[in-house]
Amino acid sequence: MSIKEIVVPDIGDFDAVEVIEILVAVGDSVEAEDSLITVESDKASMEIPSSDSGIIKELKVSLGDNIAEGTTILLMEVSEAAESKPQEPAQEITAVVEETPETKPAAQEVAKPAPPPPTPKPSPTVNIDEVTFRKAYASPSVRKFARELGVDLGQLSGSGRKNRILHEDVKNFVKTTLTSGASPTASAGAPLGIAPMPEIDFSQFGKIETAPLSKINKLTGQFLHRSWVTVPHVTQFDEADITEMEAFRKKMGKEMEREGIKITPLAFIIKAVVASLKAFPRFNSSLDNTGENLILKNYFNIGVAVDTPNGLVVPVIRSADTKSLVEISQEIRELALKARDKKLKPADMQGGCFTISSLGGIGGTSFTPIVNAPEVAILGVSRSKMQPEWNGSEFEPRLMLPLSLSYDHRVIDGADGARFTSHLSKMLSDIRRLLV
Ligand code: CAO
Repeated sequence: MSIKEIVVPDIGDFDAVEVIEILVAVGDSVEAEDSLITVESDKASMEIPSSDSGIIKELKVSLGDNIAEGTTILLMEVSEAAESKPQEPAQEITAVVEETPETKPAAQEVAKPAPPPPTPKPSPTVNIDEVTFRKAYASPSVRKFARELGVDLGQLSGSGRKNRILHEDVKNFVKTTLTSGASPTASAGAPLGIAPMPEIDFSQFGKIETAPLSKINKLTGQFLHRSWVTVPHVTQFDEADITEMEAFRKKMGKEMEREGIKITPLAFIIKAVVASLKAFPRFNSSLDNTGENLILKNYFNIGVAVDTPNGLVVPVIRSADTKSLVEISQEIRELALKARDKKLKPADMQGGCFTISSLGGIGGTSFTPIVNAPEVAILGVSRSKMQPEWNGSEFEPRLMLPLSLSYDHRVIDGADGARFTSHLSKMLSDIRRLLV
């Protein structure tokens, strides 16, 4: 037995790459060719395999270190027989060019060619979509691990840097699906036996252009898809009589114009939503990962969907229960401006309890918003319209605001959905109630 330094072998064109994952720990027994660490340049990520078999005695690199050929990765106790084994040649390093929002097509041209996708092992329980699996942002060992467990990586979102899928994500996914009693793919809303969309060359039918999706489009798409397939949605429609609210808003608007303040209907809606969340606390909750507990929140952070040229973002108005109509109006304006100037920070978009998507400034009569999971409900607001309402003896012109509340039916019953929108409608119809 002796201690051997395991170093980074020749890694081709990459002279300084960052350690983004450490796949082993002190005390682990590894075989030659087992992956030790994952490194990443701006063009590709790759796993560095062990040149020897033995027991890991000391790690010499940490996450975030920049390393190059010759850097010591770790110290290993190797047996005499193993010691005489020649160092593996560099070309045997697995190099994978990942398709991520950050990997530009040009980068793929200069990176080493990716090995052919691994042949799927037959599994009795799973149905892996090879196209999305191949596109998932994960290292080869995570891919191998996922295949062994029958997990379709295309259905996971990663917790690693740049949303990379880690071993832990695969483990958590399996743990969650096992405790919820479903098969890994079924609970994630995976293909469920549905045939993949065929690849069609549209140019055969006419002239086409290809426009790449923005980074925000791609990320939002992933989140929306996950919510759409994992959350059983129901949408409750309702309307609120906002005749008096609008009269008050317009009166206030005139008074505040001089100070450069504009109060929009959305600020009132946020206040009314907070009051309704207080009355129906289940709407201000999230299911925990086991699916067995509800986490009820005693804070009121309201997300507001903002339409930008680059796609949809959802900044959050924190502690909306403590803010005035003026403060909320100003904050919406500031956040919307920041969103459109791409200046929102991750913290501006975190911690939301409930989301409002207001299309009232644009038009439409109603729509079915997708719940911004792990939140359990979202309110869609459409354009208000003057319409005849029966007051018991005659029709009166009233300004009616259409509301579309989508909710997670695992957490909220239909009756509570209707109670929530009725309450919300009552608050908006008589805003004095917001003071109570
Ligand atoms: N009915 C009628 N008019 C409405 C209204 C409603 N429900 N809501 C707003 N308006 C009016 C406003 O009063 C304003 O009119 P004036 O200028 O005459 O006062 C005008 O419409 C424009 O309002 P706005 O959109 O600038 O302001 P807002 O506070 O209502 O909304 C924001 C702000 C950021 C939510 C909005 O600009 C936005 O981005 N909406 C799109 C959200 C979205 O894309 N959702 C889809 C998500 S699901 O894919």
